[in-house]
Amino acid sequence: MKKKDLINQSYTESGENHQQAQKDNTLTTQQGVKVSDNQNTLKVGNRGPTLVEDFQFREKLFHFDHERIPERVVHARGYGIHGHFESYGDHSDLTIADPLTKKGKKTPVFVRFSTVAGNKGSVDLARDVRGFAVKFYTEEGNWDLVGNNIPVFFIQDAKKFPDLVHAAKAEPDRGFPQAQTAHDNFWDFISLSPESMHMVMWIMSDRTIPRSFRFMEGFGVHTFRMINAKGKSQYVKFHWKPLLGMQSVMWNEAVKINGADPDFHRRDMWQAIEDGQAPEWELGVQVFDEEFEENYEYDILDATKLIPEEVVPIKPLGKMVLNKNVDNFFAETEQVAFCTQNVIPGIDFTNDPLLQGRNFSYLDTQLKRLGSPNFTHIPINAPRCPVHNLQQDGHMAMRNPKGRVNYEPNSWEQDKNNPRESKEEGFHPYPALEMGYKTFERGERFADHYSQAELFYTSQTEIEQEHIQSALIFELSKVETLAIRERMVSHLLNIDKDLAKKVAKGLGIKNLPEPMKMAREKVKDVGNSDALSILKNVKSTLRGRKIGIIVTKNAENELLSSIQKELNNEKCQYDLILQKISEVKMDDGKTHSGDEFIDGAPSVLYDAVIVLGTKDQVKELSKEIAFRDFVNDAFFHKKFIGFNKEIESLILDLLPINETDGGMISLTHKNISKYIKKAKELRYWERKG
Ligand code: HDD
Repeated sequence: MKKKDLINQSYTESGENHQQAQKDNTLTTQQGVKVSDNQNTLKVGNRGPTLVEDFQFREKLFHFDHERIPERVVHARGYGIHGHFESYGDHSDLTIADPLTKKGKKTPVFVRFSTVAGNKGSVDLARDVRGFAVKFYTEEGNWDLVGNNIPVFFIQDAKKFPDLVHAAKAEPDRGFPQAQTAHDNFWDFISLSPESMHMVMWIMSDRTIPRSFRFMEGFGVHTFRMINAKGKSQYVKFHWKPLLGMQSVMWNEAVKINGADPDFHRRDMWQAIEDGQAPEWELGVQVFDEEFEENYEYDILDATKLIPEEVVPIKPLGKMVLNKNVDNFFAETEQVAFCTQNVIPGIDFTNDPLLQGRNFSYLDTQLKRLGSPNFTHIPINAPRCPVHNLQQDGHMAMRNPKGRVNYEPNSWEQDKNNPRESKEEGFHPYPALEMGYKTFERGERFADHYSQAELFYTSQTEIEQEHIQSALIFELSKVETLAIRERMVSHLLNIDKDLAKKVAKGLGIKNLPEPMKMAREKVKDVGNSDALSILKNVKSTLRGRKIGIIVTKNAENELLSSIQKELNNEKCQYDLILQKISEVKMDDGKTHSGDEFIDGAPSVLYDAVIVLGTKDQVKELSKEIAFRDFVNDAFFHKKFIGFNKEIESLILDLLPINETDGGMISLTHKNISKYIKKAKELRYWERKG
C-alpha cells in the first residue's frame, strides 16, 4: 500500500478499515453539510441510547426508506440501452416524421426490452412475450414506438387488458406462480377468449424463449398512419429486424439457464456492448392503403391479426444501433416512461381499440410510478428539442420558466417563456371522417379467431411445431382443472387437428372434445408465410454467439490458439472454462486464466461447445456431475460439440450413442473451419432424442 493511502486509512470502532476523504471528496448530507462519521450513530455515551438529534443518520435512513418506486404493473423486468437510429434515405413521400426525412440523419434513441408477467426481480428466460419499446428523441419531440417481439396481441380491446394481466400474473390468494403462464387462471381466461388463439400459437412457440434480446424481432403491432407533406395518409405496420438474425433456446435450456444465470439476457446485452459488439436492427414498414383495408380478409384495426410479409412486403426505412449501456439503471431504465400517445407530426393513430385504450393507460401509469406530472423533466424522459409551454409547478418541478406569464391568451410580449401555438408546424391529427352509432360492438371482420393461428402453426418447421406441441402440453399439464384443459383442446381443433390430437394425447385426454363453436367461419385458404418461422430464417453466422471451451491441464495449446484465432475472426465470443478458475497449464508450459470454472458455466449458457484435454484429465472430469451435465446437455440441446481426437471415446462414453453424429466434430488443426461452418447452423436438429 502506498504511503498516501495509509494516511487516508482509519479504523472504525469495530476495527474495520475505511477511507478518510481525500480533498474535495468529502461525504456530505443532501444539504451539503460535511459528514464526520458515517459508521456510528450519535449516542449518549458509547453504550447509550441513540439521539434523534443525529440528523445525518435520520436523513440517510429517510432516503433509504423511500428509495423504491412502484414497479411497472406489467413489463416490470426490463433492460435499457442507448443508441441511435439512422435513416436510409429521404422517406418524405411517405411521412414528414423528422427521423425519416433525410438520408443519414441520426436520431438518438433509448430502448427498453422487457418481459411482461414477472416482477422486477424475476428471471430473464421466463416463457413470455418480450417488450421492445423505443423512444426516439427527435427534433420534433419524443416519438415512442412501444412494441413487442410478437406482431399480434392477446386481445382486441383495451377493456380486457386488466383481466388478461390479472389472469397471467400470480394468482391473488397464493401469490404464485411468478413469471409463468402455466397455471389455471391464465388458461381459464385464455380458453374463454377465442380472440387469443393466434397469440397462443406465438407464445407457445420459441419466440417467447429468445436466446438474447439481440436476436429478436420487434413489432409496432397496431396499424398506424404515416402522413406526408401533402397530408396524404397511408397505413403502416412497423417491423424491427435484428441484423444478427433470430435465435431462440429450447425450453429445457431456458429452465436451466434461469437457475444458472437469472440475468442471462441483461448480462448478454451488457457484455456485447462493453465488447464493442453493438447490436443493430433494421426498421421497416408494411405500407398499405384504404383499398387494401377494405378488401383484406381481416380488419386492419384488429391487433390479433397480422399481414404476412409475403402479402405486403416490408419497406426498409433505416437502421438502429444500440451501443451505450446506461450509467445508472434506476435513473434511466427504471424511470424511463414510454407512452404510446407520444407521436410526432407525420405519425398518427388508427381506431384500433387496443391502441386507443393504450393511449389513455400509459400516461396514467407514469403518474403512479413516477409520482408527478413533471416526469418529463427527468433527463431520460426529457425531449432533446426545445420545450416551451405554460404548464407549471407540481411535485419536483425542474423546468421553471421566468416571468409573470402562466396563462394564455395573454397580451404580454411573446418569447420562450410566453410561447404560442403554430398552425403550420404544430401536430395536426389526420382529419379522418368518423361517423356511426355509439356501440360496444366490434367490427365483423374481428371475429375470425382461428385462421391466422393456423397460418402461424402451419408455417413453422416440423421442429418448431413439435416445440409448440410440447409447450402446450407442459403449460396445460400445470392446469389442475380438467375442463380448462379440454376447452383448450377444443380450440386447437379449430386450428390444426393434428396439433389438437397430439396435445390431447400428451395430456392423456382419451376422448377428443367437440371443436369450439366459431363466431365466424375461417377463411378458405389461410396461406403460408415462411417469414413467421425462426428456423426457416436462420442467418449463418457466429457473430454475437458464444462458445464454451473446456480446457484441462496439459491440453494442446497450439490447437486452442488456432481455435481462438478463428473464433475472433468470426467475431464470436467465447469463454475458457477451467477446472479451477485461476489458471490452467497447457502442454507447452504456457498458462491461460479462466473466464469461468466448470461448476459455474453449464453448457446451456453457450451456443456451441468444445472440450480440449488429455485422456487422464477428462477421465477425472467425467466423475464430476457438472462435466457430465455439460456434455449431456450440449448433446440433447442439439449443440455442435468439438473435442480433440484423443478424448473422443471418453465423450462418447458419457452419451447414449456409440459413434459421433454430424454435430460432433473431432478437432484437428486442419478442420477447425469445418467446426465453425457447422456451428453457424447454430443447432444440429437432425440429432435424435
Ligand atoms: Fe402495454 C407497458 C407493450 C397493450 C398498458 N406495454 C408496456 C411496455 C411495453 C408494452 C413494451 C413496457 C414499456 C417500458 O419498457 O417501460 N402493451 C404493449 C403492446 C401492447 C400492449 C405491444 C399491445 C399491442 N398495454 C397494452 C394495453 C394496455 C397497456 C392494451 C392498457 C390498456 N403497458 C400498459 C401500462 C404499462 C405498459 C400499464 C406498464 C408500465 C408502463 O405502461 O409504462 O400502461
